[in-house]
Amino acid sequence: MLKRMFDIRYFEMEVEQYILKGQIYGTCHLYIGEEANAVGAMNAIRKNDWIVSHHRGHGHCIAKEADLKLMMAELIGKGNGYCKGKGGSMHIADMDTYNLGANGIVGGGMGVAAGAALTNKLQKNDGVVICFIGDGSTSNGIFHETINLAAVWDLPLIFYCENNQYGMSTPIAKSTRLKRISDKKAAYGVTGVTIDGNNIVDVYNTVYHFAELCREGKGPVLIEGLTYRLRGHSKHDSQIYRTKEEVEQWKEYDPIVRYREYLIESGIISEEEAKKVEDKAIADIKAAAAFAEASPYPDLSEVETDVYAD
Ligand SMILES: Cc1ncc(C[n+]2csc(CCOP(=O)(O)OP(=O)(O)O)c2C)c(N)n1
Repeated sequence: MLKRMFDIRYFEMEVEQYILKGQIYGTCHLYIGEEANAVGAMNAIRKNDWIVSHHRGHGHCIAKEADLKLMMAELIGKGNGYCKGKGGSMHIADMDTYNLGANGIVGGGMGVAAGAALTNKLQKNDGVVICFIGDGSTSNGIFHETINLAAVWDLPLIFYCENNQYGMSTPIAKSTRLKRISDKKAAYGVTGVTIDGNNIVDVYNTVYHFAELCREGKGPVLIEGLTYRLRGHSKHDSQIYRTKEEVEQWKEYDPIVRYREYLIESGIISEEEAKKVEDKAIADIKAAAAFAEASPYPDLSEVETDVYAD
């Protein structure tokens, strides 16, 4: 899990450089600071359990074991990227890793996730679906409609809300009176819980427990992971809505630093081993960037291919 967290962190630090160099077209939302949610959740489910991501989705993709080279190529618009360079940051899906994809429409993935969970139920398999959502999306209409229907149909669906405290520049307290997003469970008769989303062990244990309940037909579930995005909302954000002190405070809860310390203090790995894991992640991201840079841009003649389904 430590390696995957480093993969996400270094992938996005590389992406930040591409943003600064103007090589990322369109916008891009960084996940830095939220890594424990994706990695803990993905390790708690099975490889063939589906996930649905959202606009801040690089971490979900990487945690679900997407190919870093194809991801990097996609982000800088190269023809051998996941969407042949036409989708960019917010449209990577990867059926090989059971990832139904990211989505630029806030809350847009929820209906897709409910459909996948309904499929599992009708096929009578014991698969579970995790739908990652942001706190902002839980006030959208689609959230209420989907969680209600999922509850009525007992779907094996985990709504995992990454509460990073803001929806763009709006603090959570200005978008809901509730102290806990998980309290929305009461309106739909589902199970819900709030956890420390920056503590990967808590995330892993919680998702594992509720995934098993979903497999027994006791879903859906609403999990709220309290977390923080250490970067701005997207590519362009002057961040005047929050103080530097607040960001510094949250850095104290950096999920990677905490997990690294936990592993070393518990004697599970040594300092040297942790350093090796980090160095390998850096090397893997450098290789992904080199692959992406050496890749060709798509030919202009392909501009209209794969855009519409036949
Ligand atoms: C339906 C819809 N409304 C508004 C937007 C513009 N928008 C993009 S991201 C965002 C904030 C989403 O906040 P949250 O769900 O908390 O996720 P976070 O960005 O904090 O990870 C908004 C309003 C959009 N893309 N889609």
